[in-house]
Amino acid sequence: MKIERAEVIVTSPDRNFVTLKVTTDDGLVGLGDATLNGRELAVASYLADHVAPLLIGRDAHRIEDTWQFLYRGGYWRRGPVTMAAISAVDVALWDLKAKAANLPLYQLLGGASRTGLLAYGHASGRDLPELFDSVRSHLEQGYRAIRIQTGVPGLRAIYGIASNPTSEANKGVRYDHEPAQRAARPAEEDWDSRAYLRHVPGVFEAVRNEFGPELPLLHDAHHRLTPTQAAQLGKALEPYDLFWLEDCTPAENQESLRFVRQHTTTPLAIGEVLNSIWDYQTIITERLIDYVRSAVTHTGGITHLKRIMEFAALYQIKSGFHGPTDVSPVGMAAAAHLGLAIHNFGIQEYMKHGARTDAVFGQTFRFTDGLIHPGDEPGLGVSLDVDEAGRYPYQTAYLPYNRLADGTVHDW
Ligand code: KDG
Ligand code: MG
Repeated sequence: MKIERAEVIVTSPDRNFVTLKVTTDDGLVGLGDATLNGRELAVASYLADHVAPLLIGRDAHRIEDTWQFLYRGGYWRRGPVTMAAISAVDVALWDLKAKAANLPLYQLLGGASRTGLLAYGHASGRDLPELFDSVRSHLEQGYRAIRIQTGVPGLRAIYGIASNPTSEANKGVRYDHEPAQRAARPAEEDWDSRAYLRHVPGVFEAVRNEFGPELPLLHDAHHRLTPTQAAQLGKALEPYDLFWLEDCTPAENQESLRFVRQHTTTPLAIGEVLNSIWDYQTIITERLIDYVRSAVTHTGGITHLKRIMEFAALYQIKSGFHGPTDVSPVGMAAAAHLGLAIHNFGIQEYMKHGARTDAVFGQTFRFTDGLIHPGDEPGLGVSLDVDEAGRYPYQTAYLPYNRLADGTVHDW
């Protein structure tokens, strides 16, 4: 099974996506997702200019060897651009191997460890009535676990809240589904950690009073807090029994999680900006987290994320793979196959893509009664309509960024 073609397809149906399409000499097609929000063209160039030419003529079955060749052989290691590019190749090769075996991919990863994957959706609101409506709507859609993000009095626009983005092109778009905005420059948002810390515990109290004790609730602090503030928040949220508190402090400062851990038993999730097993070394071996938040798309593919999860399993750490709209249907399918197979699956983030995206990417992926299943077609179960993709050329889009009241740039 020799690789004959490797093409990079950039398309922007509802948002930008970067897809690698690998075709073999026996006519099989494998797909990989390489979408890196706000930096899509950097990965597209890395793949098209430096990786795709090296794939031609290689044996598509040699997944581990290709991974090591691209990682060790490239000399410049790790980092989101490199690891997203390696991921796209790795997932495309797994897709091909499973198609050649005529099996859904999860069968090659050890077979199903469960019947479906518990998924969580994003509820948000500028105030409690809006937030409660959003929670109700998610429950009606079947979600059995829900992330709660709330507006903070005095702050105009903040992460994760449905609002009208500042750019004209995106007016009226629900922001909880898509933080990136199509515009020449990133939108500017506000931040004030003390106002946030005063407000959030009361919101969780209200949500528990309204929806009861059973519903798993999650929350994303999105890298904003110092370790001291993160510890205060974790402690203040303990009475509301969170499933997890995510990115309570920036992930680079891993040692600081020791301090957070000493002060709170609220479960912690981290990793959407980490991209290698070495990034996880301290936080896994010291058990400073409960959930691995990496996406297959940004972490060197199925080969590498499976390795991270096997390492995490030694410490009773589970998966909580990143699944925002910037992970394409190809990346979501890869996460679903991996999550179905591994023993230490925890939960999967899932936000639905738009209708234009679903027309570009055909999918066997199902979301039924709050559970995800990747389907039973050979491979990933995703097809790419290249003509449909061609109707939506790349559009410049960025994630927003934050400033404090005095104008200082803060973590977004
Ligand atoms: O591209 C970055 C977004 O996907 C990220 O900000 C969303 O934090 C996020 C989440 O938990 O989905
Ligand atoms: Mg997050």
